[in-house]
Amino acid sequence: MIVRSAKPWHAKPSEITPQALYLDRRRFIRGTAIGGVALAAGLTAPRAFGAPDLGGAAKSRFSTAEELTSKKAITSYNNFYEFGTDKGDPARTSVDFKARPWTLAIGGEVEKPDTYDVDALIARYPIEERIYRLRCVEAWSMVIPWIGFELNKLIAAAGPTSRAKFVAFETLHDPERMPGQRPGLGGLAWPYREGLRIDEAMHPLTIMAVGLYGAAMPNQNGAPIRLVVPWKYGFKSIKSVVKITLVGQQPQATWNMSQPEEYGFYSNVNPELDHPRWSQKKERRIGEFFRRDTLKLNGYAEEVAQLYAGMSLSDTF
Ligand SMILES: Nc1nc2c(c(=O)[nH]1)N[C@H]1C(S)=C(S)[C@@H](COP(=O)(O)O)O[C@H]1N2
Ligand SMILES: [Mo]
Repeated sequence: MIVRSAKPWHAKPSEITPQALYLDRRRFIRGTAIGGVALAAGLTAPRAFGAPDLGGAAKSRFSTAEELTSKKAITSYNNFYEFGTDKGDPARTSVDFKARPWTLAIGGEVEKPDTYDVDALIARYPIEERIYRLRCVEAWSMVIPWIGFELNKLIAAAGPTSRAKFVAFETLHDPERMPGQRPGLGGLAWPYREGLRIDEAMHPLTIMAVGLYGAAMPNQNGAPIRLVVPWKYGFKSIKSVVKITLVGQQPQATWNMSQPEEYGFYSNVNPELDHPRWSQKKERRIGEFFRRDTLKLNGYAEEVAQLYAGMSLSDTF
């Protein structure tokens, strides 16, 4: 089921040999449908059809005061394999993706399963700006001004049963609209899946983001709605979510299934625990020249360390 011969970037020390990787990616992309789509689509600004105005989002005490990464970098250097495996692919190949109308279903171990229109959710819950650090497992990072609401609001409204111990998330699976999902490309098992323990999902830092830089979510960043869990490696923050399921057992997660020895279910940012093929002690903040130290739990230890009290490092890998 898992195609290991394809070239997921996480399977290589991508930020360590950027030039070699770039050449390798080009070779890979040239032979694929994505290459053609990318060429045909050209470089057009992202659009969000019918998206609500998010300009007035409230500020949050959870925001960092660190310098923001530029909108250009945030929207042109992406991991979103559904739109291609090169960092520049998602911005190009998602140009014509229509993220509205969009529904998000919540079900499983809940009293009130429901399916919501994304804009009804935006109207219902308090929308805040959350300026968070994002630390990719590939050892680069950004500071992103997300707009969103706390996931706990949505889960509470659904009424979890006592059997709900974990929360499973799924991205849209639609190869017609997401060219990277076409057979033979990307090498991942679609749809992209992720999961959290229920207390992690209920934590106020965990948000469903519906925009960034004061506007609706650009397609390449996971339009129209994506998870953001700032103390975990970026791959946990699943994009373009269509389904949330409360479950009793630890759910499947895409990178964990693909390479379990490299990507744990928890994947909390941890400078003390190296990836099998590279160090996690430092990171390259996009836009900066010198590498900086990676912080324990990505700098959110004060807020979330108690979630892991009594668990060892290897427990939360
Ligand atoms: N569905 C889906 N979600 C995804 C990914 C993906 O390939 N598909 N990539 C992940 C990775 S590895 C990272 S680092 C972040 C990047 O988010 P950004 O492009 O908005 O910075 O999205 C995560 N969510
Ligand atoms: Mo990532």
